Amino acid sequence: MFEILSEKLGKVFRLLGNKGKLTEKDIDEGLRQVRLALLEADVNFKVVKDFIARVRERAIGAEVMQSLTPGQQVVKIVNEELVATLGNEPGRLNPSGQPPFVAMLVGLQGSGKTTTAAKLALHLKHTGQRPLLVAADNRRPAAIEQLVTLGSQLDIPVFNEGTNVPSKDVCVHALAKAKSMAATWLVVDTAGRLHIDEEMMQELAGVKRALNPSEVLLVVDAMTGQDAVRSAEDFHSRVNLTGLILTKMDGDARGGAALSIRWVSGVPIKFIGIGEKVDALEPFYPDRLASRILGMGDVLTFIEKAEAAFDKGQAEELKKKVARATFDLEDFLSQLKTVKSMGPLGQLMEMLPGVSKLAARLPEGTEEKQLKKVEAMLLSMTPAERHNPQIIGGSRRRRIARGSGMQTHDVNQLLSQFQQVQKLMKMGVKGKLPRNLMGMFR
Ligand SMILES: Nc1nc2c(ncn2[C@@H]2O[C@H](COP(=O)(O)OP(=O)(O)OP(=O)(O)O)[C@@H](O)[C@H]2O)c(=O)[nH]1
Ligand SMILES: [Mg+2]
Repeated sequence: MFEILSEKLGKVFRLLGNKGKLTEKDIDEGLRQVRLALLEADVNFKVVKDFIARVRERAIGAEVMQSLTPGQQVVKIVNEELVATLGNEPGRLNPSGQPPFVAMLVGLQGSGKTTTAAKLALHLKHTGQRPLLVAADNRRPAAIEQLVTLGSQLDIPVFNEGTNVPSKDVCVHALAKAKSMAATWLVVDTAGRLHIDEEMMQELAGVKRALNPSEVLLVVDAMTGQDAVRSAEDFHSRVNLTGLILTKMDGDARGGAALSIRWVSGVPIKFIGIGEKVDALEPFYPDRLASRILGMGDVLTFIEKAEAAFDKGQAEELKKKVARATFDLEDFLSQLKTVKSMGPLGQLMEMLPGVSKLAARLPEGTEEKQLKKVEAMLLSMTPAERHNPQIIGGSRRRRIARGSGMQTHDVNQLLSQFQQVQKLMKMGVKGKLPRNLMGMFR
């Protein structure tokens, strides 16, 4: 969804990054291009204006940190302000009162309410909750049928009373049922309309009064651009939303809605739908989306955290290498050593450029054990081989395997994985990374 925006911003940042010193004029020119890129991505113009003003104020006034070039300092500010625009806090459900808690899904026709209700129920189930789905969109038999089918696929109970009982009453009965079966969450699917109208709002208000929900979540189709943003404002003014779920984030819309909706409506984004399948729902992480848009994985976080552990020159050098896709096995080895010297793997691993990508491609198994094997193989290589893995032919592979107590196919696997990683880095540099691969860069 954000490929084009990402590519354009990448260009601006590369230009800024190449300058040793930035003048006010350089920053203004860079920001002019950021502004254009955002507008072309269909971001709401007020959001853009405010965003640029915030970045400019900080960029012009910013003290240039010694460890970073001024260009990167600007990228860091852009990143932070982007996160602020997206809402800072990661999305989660907030239960209130006593269980069963209620999440009520509202939205325009076709926005993805029914699918999302099922996805959300599955998400709750996976986090140890006992959800009950409620078919409160009960005018059309097909709507009930859709939810019942999804529920049986997921082995999650669905409460429905056919088409004759008013939806408000269905909800009251569902609440009683949930209590009797000790369900912890009610996920309520409501009817959609093509346009927001009085009748629809009355009905939703009635259901809301009956249920006293912890969450009133607006399901919005991210493909509908600024219309989605307007509908969020309208719904919020009428039924007081607690959160947003953006669906169809896997589509090829320009992304403007996703970037504007939080700022314009003031309602936090809690989840994003990223596909038609029932497990294609993710909690929303503003920082992850921001760094994905800026096309730099977690490099920014890496700079901050690693500065404490690495000497600054080294961190800077590695970052450049990832950016230029010249990160080699020698770099990988030195990363592994640093990781080991820093204690438990976990989070830090994820953030080291290069390592996270390779780790994601390593076969299943305990990471620590796997890393030891990888390290042994890397240590059996000569520095020249690590710098230039292409030169490692058959006999060298056998030697490396012997030297590390591994099999030749282990060495083959490591090398082919690294090759793929390099390919990914190159694609990442050109901003051409297919969306489903982006996860590796988080
Ligand atoms: N690609 C993609 N498709 C989605 C996503 N969420 C929902 N859809 C599709 O969007 C279409 C509409 O989804 P529904 O869940 O029926 O929408 P709804 O809001 O319940 O529709 P009405 O009940 O008619 O108002 C279906 O074809 C879904 O598969 C998503 O995150 N990605
Ligand atoms: Mg529906």
